[in-house]
Formats: sequence, structure tokens, C-alpha cells
Amino acid sequence: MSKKNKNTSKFLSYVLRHHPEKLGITLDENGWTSVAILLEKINDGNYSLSMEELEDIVATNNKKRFAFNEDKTNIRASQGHSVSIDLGIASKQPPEYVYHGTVEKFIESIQNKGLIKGSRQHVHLSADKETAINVGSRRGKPIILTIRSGEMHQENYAFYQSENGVWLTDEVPTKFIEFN
Ligand code: HQG
Repeated sequence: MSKKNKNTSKFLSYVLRHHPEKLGITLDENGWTSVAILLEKINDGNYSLSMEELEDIVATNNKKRFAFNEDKTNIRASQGHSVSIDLGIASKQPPEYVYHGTVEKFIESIQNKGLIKGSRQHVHLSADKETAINVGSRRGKPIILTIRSGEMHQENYAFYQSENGVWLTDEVPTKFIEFN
């Protein structure tokens, strides 16, 4: 992916997950926004973005962070929102274990409170350790927690899987976390 498209991806994450108003766009209740208006607003100032470039970003973004609807008239971020939207995905049985990458300075607090969603709409969990290592590495030396998601599901905690494969849930109480 080109440097320009990488920067545009970051900007799109910012507006589509957190601050649509900064670009003067609105998201519907499921997080979708009009592609035509998005392009119009982006091209309003001294930035230029074509539909072809946007299509390239959606197709090649390393984490498939964005998705078009069927006829490509709307676009949304597949997960990671802090604005209140409903992704409209059905709850789903998770694997027996999922993983969470974090760093040492959060461990004591996680031991006390479990995993909490903070400013995002969900706690984000990974299907494999590899991905969790990458998530944790954003903040320093990664520590990988194993979550007994199968057991949580049996106890009626709801899990969702975003279009790009991230496991989402509302909270993970300490008793389901293996700290090792
Ligand atoms: C920590 C990126 C103290 C948690 C990634 C994490 C992911 C607690 C931080 C996605 C805590 C929240 C989400 C507690 C949780 N006490 N700290 N009780 N419970 N934490 O960014 O999971 O590149 O909101 O361990 O790849 O790091 O943006 O969540 O360190 O998929 O697409 O609080 O964001 O994806 O941080 O990352 P975040 P996350 P994108």
C-alpha cells in the first residue's frame, strides 16, 4: 500500500470510528456513511482522493478495517468504534479460547476489574496468539492473556465476530482470564 493510502486509511479510521463530525459527515445507526458524500468532503479541501484509491484502500488495508455495502454506495469501519453504533452482527459461538494482547502496566488493573472496553464499544479479542502479539506490541512489550471464551459463552456472555475477524464482547471478568 502506498504511503498516501496508508495515511488516508488512518484518517478514515479516525472519522469512521471516532469523529465523523470532523469531516462533516454522519453515520447511520449501523455505522454506514455515503461514499459520494465522503469523497466530496475529503476532496473539499486541499486533499484529493479518487474512488479508485478508496477501493484500493478497502481491498488492501492490512486488517480489512473498512467495508463497502453491496453496490459500493456506502462504507463503514468494520470494528473499533467509539461512537455509538450497532454493527448489526448476530452473536456467535466463540472458539474455546481467544487471546488479548496488552502490556505490563495494565495487568494489575485487569486482575482487579477484568477486561473492560474503555472508550471503545467492545473489548477486542483475537482468534490467534500471533494477532494478539501484534495488538499488544502497539503499546510496548506484549503480554498475551488467554480468555476462556467457550466457558464464558456457556455462561451466556455474548460474543460477536466483526467482518474482519476480530472477536468482540462487552467485558471479560477476571475469572475467565488466564494470566499465567
Ligand atoms: C487495556 C486495534 C486497565 C487493554 C487493535 C488495552 C485491536 C485495561 C487498552 C483494536 C483494562 C485498550 C483494539 C483494565 C483493558 N484496566 N487496562 N481493566 N481492560 N485494558 O486500543 O484491544 O489497528 O481500546 O488491554 O489491533 O488494544 O485500530 O484496545 O491495552 O484490534 O484496527 O486497555 O485496535 O485495531 O486499548 O485494541 P484499545 P486494544 P486497529
